[in-house]
Amino acid sequence: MELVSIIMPVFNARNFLKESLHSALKQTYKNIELIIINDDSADESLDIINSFSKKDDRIRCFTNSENKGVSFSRLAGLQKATGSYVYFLDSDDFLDERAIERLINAKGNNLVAVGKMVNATKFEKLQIINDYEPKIYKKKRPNLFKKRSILHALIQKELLLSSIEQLEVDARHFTDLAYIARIIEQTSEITYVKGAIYYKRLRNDPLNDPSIMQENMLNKVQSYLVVMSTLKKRYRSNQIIKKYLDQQFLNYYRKSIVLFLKKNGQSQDVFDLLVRISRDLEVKALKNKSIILKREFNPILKNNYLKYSKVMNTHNKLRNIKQAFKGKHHLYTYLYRNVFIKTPMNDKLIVFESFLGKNYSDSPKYIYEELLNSKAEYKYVWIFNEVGKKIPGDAKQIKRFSFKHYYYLAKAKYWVSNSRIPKRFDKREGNIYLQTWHGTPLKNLVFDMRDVYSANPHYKRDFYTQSRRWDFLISPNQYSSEIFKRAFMFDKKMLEIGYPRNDVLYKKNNKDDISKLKQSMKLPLDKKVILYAPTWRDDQFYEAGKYKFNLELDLNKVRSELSDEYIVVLRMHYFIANQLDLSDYESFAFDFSKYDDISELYLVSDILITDYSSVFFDYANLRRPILFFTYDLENYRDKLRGFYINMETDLPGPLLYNTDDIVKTIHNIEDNFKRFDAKYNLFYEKFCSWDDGHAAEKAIKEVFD
Ligand code: C2G
Repeated sequence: MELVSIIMPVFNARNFLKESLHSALKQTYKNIELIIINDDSADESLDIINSFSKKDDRIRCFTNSENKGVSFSRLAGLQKATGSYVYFLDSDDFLDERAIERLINAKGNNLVAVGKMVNATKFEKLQIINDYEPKIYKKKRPNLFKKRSILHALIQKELLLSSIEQLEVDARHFTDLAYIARIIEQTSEITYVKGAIYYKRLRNDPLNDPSIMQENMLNKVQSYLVVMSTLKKRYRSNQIIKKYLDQQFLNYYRKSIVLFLKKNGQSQDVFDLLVRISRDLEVKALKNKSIILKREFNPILKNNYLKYSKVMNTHNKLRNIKQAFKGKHHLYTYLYRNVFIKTPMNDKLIVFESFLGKNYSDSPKYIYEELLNSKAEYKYVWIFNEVGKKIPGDAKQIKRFSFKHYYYLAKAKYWVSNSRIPKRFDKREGNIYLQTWHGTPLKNLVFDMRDVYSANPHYKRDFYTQSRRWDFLISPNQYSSEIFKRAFMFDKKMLEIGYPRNDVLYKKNNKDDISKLKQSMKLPLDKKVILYAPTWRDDQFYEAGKYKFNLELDLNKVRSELSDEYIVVLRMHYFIANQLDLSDYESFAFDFSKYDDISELYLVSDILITDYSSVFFDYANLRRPILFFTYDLENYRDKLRGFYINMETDLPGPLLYNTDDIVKTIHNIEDNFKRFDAKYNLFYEKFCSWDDGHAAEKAIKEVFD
């Protein structure tokens, strides 16, 4: 049995490392050593590695005295490896447990065997492929490296080690290309086994925790160009490698460099490198390429920078127009950016949105109504998924993502929203954006989130871009101010005024208003109301953005024990896509998931049951009993999110784990509520003391002239 050295460079990888190490050590092929090069990590990576090496003596760990980068570390690992074959694994990725076995079995006498690389994100089920029939690639072997990576390949060590040159030692990025070129040079055939899977994790925090490929784009482009020009010189006479390099270069140019230049403007430095590499570009390489690419390479080949800049300007305009014809939203975005925001801004126009257009609610609603009350002279637009809502005043209702949505957002001086406005809506000069946000944070937010899996690999980057547009952010309490500053990286004006959405909890907390509300909701007046308002769970979904909720509350039990005195109002989070079927519980349980405003549900209820939702921070303003139905506390806290407060000690009500305990607690609600008196006071002081019924007025004073 041949010894395989798995080589893993590690740099600040605490979020992913355990999974990577497990996947290497759990390989069905046992004759491995795991060479770890700790690249001077500053986080707990080394502790994690040590805890694994205590249990498995196949691990050998070396530490760089300073941070040297992945290329250096891979090379260091290669030099320490004692196996005859090597396999590189990055510390944020992981392997199918049969990956190495399948490669070893399939390789025969070949020096290299390649598996498949698959992206791993939260919403994609891990693809498991059981195809282990080897295929032999001869002339077409460069096709196995289309992704420009050696990560999914089992490679004979000597092949890589025999002729290391300065480039492989010095370059920080893209050394994969050097190794790939060597592999193509030194082999005449390569084995491919589809079922030997390497799972590549798509990372989502390019700001605080960039993967190598997310680091500064200018450095990247420059280092790409340096590696490429060295390799082209090195393999000048090898046609098959030259062709591979040319294709890679043209792809990289098309996909990355053009975009980079479009965003950052032309750069003479980049141009000079393009000229250098293109000097010996085969004419054939451009043959089947688009006319646009040919026209851009013409001045590059002639070393004419002025001409190149001109061509690029025209092409960028054409690219924008071409993009506009890809579909309705592309066209609207084009108009938004190139036409609408260039017309005069309307200083008297305010656009409101709440929960991504789902309803008329939350702080935007109460700010709007306060503006109406104060008879301010503004024109108002509300964005809804479904228009035709009964709302006060004469606001225009506009369907989200319709032509008019683009138009009004472009024209309005003011935006008021409680969540993110999509990235495509650039902020125009003079625009003022009031972000109200939608809850005191309990679960870790954005830059405080350790990403286990990424919902969207661009999540944090997008959040950053979008939140740079916020001019004002409303904070409900001191605790939130501190978290928002850090977790949103927010550094503009924090409005420390309490939540406008909670004003109503002070203004309408009286018998008359409550019974009017109950009547309008068609709820019985002779029963007390239990409101159950849980949050959503990151790991229960149908697809991105569509979450499912399993009702763990046993409604039969609640009904048989409590229906003399109570009814139940169920309120699912706005991400939940499945409908509750309450047909068996008529006149006892009511589904208010689609009801616009949860603040009104708070007012009509006597007891709140929730879990890890921010609803309890608001509800506490009413000083009514709160029960926490936390049947999955450990999973939620430890695996999914992590909390800012200690649920076991800091809450103003009991943690309950099953329906029996909920029923018991409610039977004796007064005593059980009293037990939490002291905690409730502390909680109220910390989270609710800024709320006084006047937050909307304060927001208006600060933001609108
Ligand atoms: N909400 C609701 N019904 C529910 C749960 C929540 O109407 N069953 C509303 C409440 O206004 C709540 C807000 O949505 O305050 C946010 O809901 P959370 O459950 O706290 O979850 P999330 O949307 O992930 O936001 O800083 C707050 C966090 O970002 C949480």
